[in-house]
Amino acid sequence: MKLNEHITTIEDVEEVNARLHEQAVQVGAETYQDRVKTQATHCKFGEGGICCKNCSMGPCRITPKAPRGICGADAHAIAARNYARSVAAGTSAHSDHTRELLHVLHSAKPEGPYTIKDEAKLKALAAEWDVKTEGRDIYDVAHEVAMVGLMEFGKPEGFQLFTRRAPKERQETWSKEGILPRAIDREIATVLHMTHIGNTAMPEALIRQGLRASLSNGWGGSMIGTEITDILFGTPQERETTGDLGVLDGDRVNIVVHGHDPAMSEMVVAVCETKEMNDLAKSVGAKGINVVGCCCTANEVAMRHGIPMAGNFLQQENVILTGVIELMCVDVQCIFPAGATLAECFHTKFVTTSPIARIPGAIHVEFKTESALDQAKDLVKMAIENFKNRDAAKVYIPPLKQKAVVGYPTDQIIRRLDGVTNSHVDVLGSYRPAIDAIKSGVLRGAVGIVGCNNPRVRPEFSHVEIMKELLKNDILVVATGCASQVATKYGLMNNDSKWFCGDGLRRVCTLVGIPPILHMGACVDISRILRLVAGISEDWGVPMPELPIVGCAPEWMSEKAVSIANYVVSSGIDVYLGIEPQVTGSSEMMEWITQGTRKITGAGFIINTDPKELVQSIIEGIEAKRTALGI
Ligand code: SF4
Ligand code: MSK
Repeated sequence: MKLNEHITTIEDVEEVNARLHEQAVQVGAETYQDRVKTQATHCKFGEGGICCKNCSMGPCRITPKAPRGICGADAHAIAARNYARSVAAGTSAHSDHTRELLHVLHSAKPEGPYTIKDEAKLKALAAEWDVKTEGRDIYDVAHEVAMVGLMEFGKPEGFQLFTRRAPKERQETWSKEGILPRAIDREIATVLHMTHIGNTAMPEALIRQGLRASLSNGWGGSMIGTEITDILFGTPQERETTGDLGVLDGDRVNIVVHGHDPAMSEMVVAVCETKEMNDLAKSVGAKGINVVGCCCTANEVAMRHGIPMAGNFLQQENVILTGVIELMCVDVQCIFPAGATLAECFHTKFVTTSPIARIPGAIHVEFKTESALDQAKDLVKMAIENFKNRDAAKVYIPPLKQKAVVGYPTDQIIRRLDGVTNSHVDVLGSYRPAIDAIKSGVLRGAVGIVGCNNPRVRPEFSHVEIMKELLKNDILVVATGCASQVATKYGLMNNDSKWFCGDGLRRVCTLVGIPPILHMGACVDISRILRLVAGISEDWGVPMPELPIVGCAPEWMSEKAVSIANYVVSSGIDVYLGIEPQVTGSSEMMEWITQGTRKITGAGFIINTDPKELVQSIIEGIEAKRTALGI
């Protein structure tokens, strides 16, 4: 057996975290670890979802002695309303990100700064959306496609166009159950209206609208976002990169792009790669520029350019604590406001670029599509000029770094499978090799591991335990968001990591030439996983709820994750959660999210905060589906 001897362990990571925390103490800064302690006793009403402040007669909190709020809403109504609002917030975050990208597409022109990078994908989408392409300038086509996409947010009638991409069985289920999503903004507004005082108090109605709103994200906002990002910046391809704090470079100007919206980071990366800027960096005594990513922006730039991934969600403060960051440039979502204050303890310039994410203490440079390239140049120059201010006494770059192979959108996975074993298949673009491997039992099934990390549990431990156990049991893993960066940090996402696998999975990875954990992108790219599972379902002729394929979010934390979990369940895929949703104060809601949704969509949540037990239940769930299929 060949296994990298220097593979990172959770103990290595925790040692580095402790060392960086000492650094924080020395410079008089606080980090999330300190704030976790001051927030140690979580509010039980908030935890259970049974505090309501939807009107100014309240807030009302439910206790055994006070089982109803002033209006008469009980624990079930309150928990259901809070939960539905989380789905709406998550749906709006992903979808509004997409809306911005559609505006960028609408402004795209041949002379830039934003151009069309994947013309074939644009033409395919145009055909799908009935936009004429023949004899037309590609930019005219792009602008019309952008308008069709924007209409998906507010069209007065009809349903989300991309729901037609789902297998017929799903479309019929959604239609029959009344959860086929209409315009994205409509579904979000309906949740807010339903949860206003004096409206819905029935958990079932709120669960159903939550599912519907989430579908307008998964098969709407997020899926459109992925398509438009590929069209504008190129469909990702398999490429090598590295990850963890060791990707920072003491000799170069370090720039971090952090957040989610690639419109900003793509410009910064492009500028950092120019000779002009690297020469400028050399003129101030640096050896060049080192641009790295954090959170989902890291995923976006890694899979399109091979840019190293410095860290995931809980590592964003650590990145600054290394003392070598000249500039951290953020856009939207998952950005700690604490970053701006922390940066003040170092020479780091902390720059916000979106009016959606303003942070006190940050330098604000509002990105505009027409001037994005010039603004990116100004930011990179700001970083270079700041190099001289680095304080050597505050520098500590941890020696942790792993290599990764990233960039497996659905298209790439098909290409890989076709290239190896599809000579007997007449049509290109089949999942049959993967299906055959699952049917024969060489692969037992597949799991999409997604989501954030969360200090409510031992950070990253659950991810690593679950991933390793699945690989050992011949279960293929696909990952997005911060989960994929965890896989990278612990050396699980490269071609050597097949040595963690059982015999069957190792054979498949060797034959196809892929790592056992496939990197499918940012959290918005979970739509790629939906298409992958839908494709397998159609090729196999097995409905999505019956496939031995499930989702898992071991350490989720955001409202986006609540929306995602709902659209995955709506798609008929069970979701295994390592963190409890905030509805535990309502027995009815706990029943709805774990069992009730099964009657509507054929899937539900399985919740267990113990990672060892959670992974065993995943394996049992997959085996039970295999048995039901007779394989
Ligand atoms: Fe209280 Fe009802 Fe107002 Fe909520 S809506 S704060 S439960 S009175
Ligand atoms: S960044 S939503 S912490 S995956 Fe997409 Fe990571 Fe979760 Fe944010």
